[in-house]
Formats: sequence, C-alpha cells, structure tokens
Amino acid sequence: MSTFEPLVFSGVQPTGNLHLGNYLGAIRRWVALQENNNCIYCVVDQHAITQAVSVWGGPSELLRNTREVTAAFLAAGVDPKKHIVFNQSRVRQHSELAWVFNCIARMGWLNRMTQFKDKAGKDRENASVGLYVYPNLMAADILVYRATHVPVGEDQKQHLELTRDIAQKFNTDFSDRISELGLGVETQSGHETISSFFPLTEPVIGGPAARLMSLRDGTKKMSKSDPSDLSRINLIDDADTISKKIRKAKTDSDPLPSEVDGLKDRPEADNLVGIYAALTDSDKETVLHNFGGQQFSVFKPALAELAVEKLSPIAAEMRRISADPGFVDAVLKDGGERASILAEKTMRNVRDIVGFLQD
Ligand code: AQP
Repeated sequence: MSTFEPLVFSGVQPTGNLHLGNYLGAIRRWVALQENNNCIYCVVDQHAITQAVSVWGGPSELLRNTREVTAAFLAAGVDPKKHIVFNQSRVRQHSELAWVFNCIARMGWLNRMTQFKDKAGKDRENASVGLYVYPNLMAADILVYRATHVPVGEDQKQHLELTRDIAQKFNTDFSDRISELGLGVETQSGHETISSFFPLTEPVIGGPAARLMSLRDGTKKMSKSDPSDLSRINLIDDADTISKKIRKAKTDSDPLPSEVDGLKDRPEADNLVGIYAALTDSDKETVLHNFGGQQFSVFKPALAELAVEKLSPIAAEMRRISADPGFVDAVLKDGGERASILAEKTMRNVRDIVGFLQD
C-alpha cells in the first residue's frame, strides 16, 4: 500500500517585529524537525498583503521584512541546502491552487474563522477579500506540496482544521476521477481504506510555548501588531532591551507556586514560567521545582539572563546575514526554483483531476 511521503511545511508572514512567540512557537521547532524530515519553509509574502497597506508597510517594507524573516530562519538554524527556503509569491502554483480551493471551501467554513474576526475587527465590510480567503491560500501553501506535517503555534490550529476539511472535500468531490487517473494514495479512514489525492495534514502544536502571551497582558497573544513594543520580545532586541522588557513585564505580587496547578488564574506568571521552560527545553513542572516559592524579583532577572543568553547569538547572526542581502536573495531564488518543480508536479495532477485542459 502506498502512503504519503512525510513532508514538513510551515511559513511566517513578513510583517515585521518577528518575536519570541514566532521563534519558540514555530521557527525553533522547524529546526528540530529538519533532523529527520524533508522540510519546506516559506516566507508567506502573499499573506502579508491581506491587511491594509498601512499595516504591512508598503513595497519597501515588504522587501525589507522578507529578507529579515529569511535571515531569522537561517540564523535560527534552518538549513536552506538540505531543505527548501523561499518566498511564497515566487511559486505561482500557490495562488493557482488557492483558486481551486476558493471553489471547494464553503462560506460557512470561512465565516467561523476567528483570526478573520480578530483582524477584520468591527469594520468587516472594509476588510479585504484576501483576508477572508486567507485560510484557503494557507491550505494551498501546504497541500501544493502534499505536506503531511505543519509545525505552528496554537493560533493556527483552526486554519489547519480547515486545511483538512478542504483536502477531504476535494478527495471526495473528485474521488472517481482520482481513481480513474490512478492518482490516489491509499489512506486509512477509521476501518476503511480510501484513495486520496491530498493528505489530511497533521498539525504539530504543543509544548510550553505553543501560545506565548503579551508581556503587558497575560490574556492576549504576543503579537507583531500589538502597538506596545513592551508587549513582546523582538528577535532583534539587544540585551538591554530584553532585560528591560522582562523587568517591566506585568505580574501579580504573589511568589511563584511550587505546582503547575498554582498557575491557574495567574496568566502573567504562567506565561513567564512557560517562556523559561521553552528556553530551557524543559517543562513548567521543572521550572517550578527550581523557582517555586521565589518572588518575581528573583525569577525575572534569571529569566532575563536566560533570554539574553539564548537570543543574543540569533540576533547577532541575523545582523551578519542581513548585511549581505545578495546572499539572502540567492537562498530564496534557489529555494523558489526547487519548490516550483514540486508544486508544478502537484498542479499538473490537480488540473487533470479538475478537468482543466493543458498541454
Ligand atoms: N504568541 C505566539 N505564541 C506562539 N506561536 C506564535 N505564532 C505567532 N504568535 C505566536 C506562530 O508564529 C508563526 C508565524 O506567525 P505569522 O507571522 O504567520 O502570523 P501571526 O500568527 O499573525 O503572527 P502574529 O505575531 O500574531 O502577528 P499579528 O499581530 O499580525 O497577528 C505561526 O506558526 C504562528 O502560529
């Protein structure tokens, strides 16, 4: 029985202010996954333009951020030779497949997407159509490589569920044609074996940094677009700035508990303990075993020292790589060429499956 080849895909938007949540929730996990998998990592520049120009900053800012995000991937340890690193807009097949998915996904499915509601805010009539169909493009990013695993932060869980729904509906709508053309891969669905063209991609989400919260409000996600720079640790922050932000992070006045249960209803404390755990590759239990009963006046300096130790080398490497934009551009060009070959292979099949005439 043939099965889908394991393949990892993930992406980050070049929207500026790359932060610790993006690093711990996604990029650092990509690096770990590249040991035993084939991986494709993408700077999703077409997603970046779904919001108002004033949000993504216009062409010069997009070019600068695309190079900066690529530098961050490389500085964090992504290997562009063994794996593929490129910017989305270079590979036209992403938007081509997204159109097919616009015709597969249902309005009702998209109406449930919480990220659209958050980003569109109250003025939904004025949101771009691109923002609304963003999840369909994301599904295309993943499925144009028939990727089986996607490491992301928890905020992307709903979009990945939608990706699975789209894959499933495509497989069902075109099942006869997929069989007729011999393009199906046998997969197990409960007790049944079915023939599918697209895999039902697995999200890879978890660990203490799956959802890092704002340093100013433990109930809000750490986010690039938060107007307060004190809410997040940016990957390019220097040591003094990192220490200052952790010192100023909102907390309550109680000492840290000794058990994880004691973090319930203490979102800020929970967040800082989670960051410490993620930076030391451990868990919250271990952190509380060492710091339980201590005041924040002891814990915060320890966390600041740790964050500086882990992040400073990445920031320095980002600066070194960014000083040579020619190198960064060459990485993206090479990755784009290799990605295009894979994406075109899928699209030739998709065109045949749907019934689009081609040479
Ligand atoms: N706070 C977070 N904790 C853990 N993971 C996070 N990610 C984002 N924020 C957190 C993960 O980072 C990856 C790249 O995210 P993105 O650039 O594609 O978009 P985003 O989720 O829109 O990032 P932001 O910071 O939240 O931007 P805005 O302010 O525009 O909403 C993804 O894997 C994401 O899960």
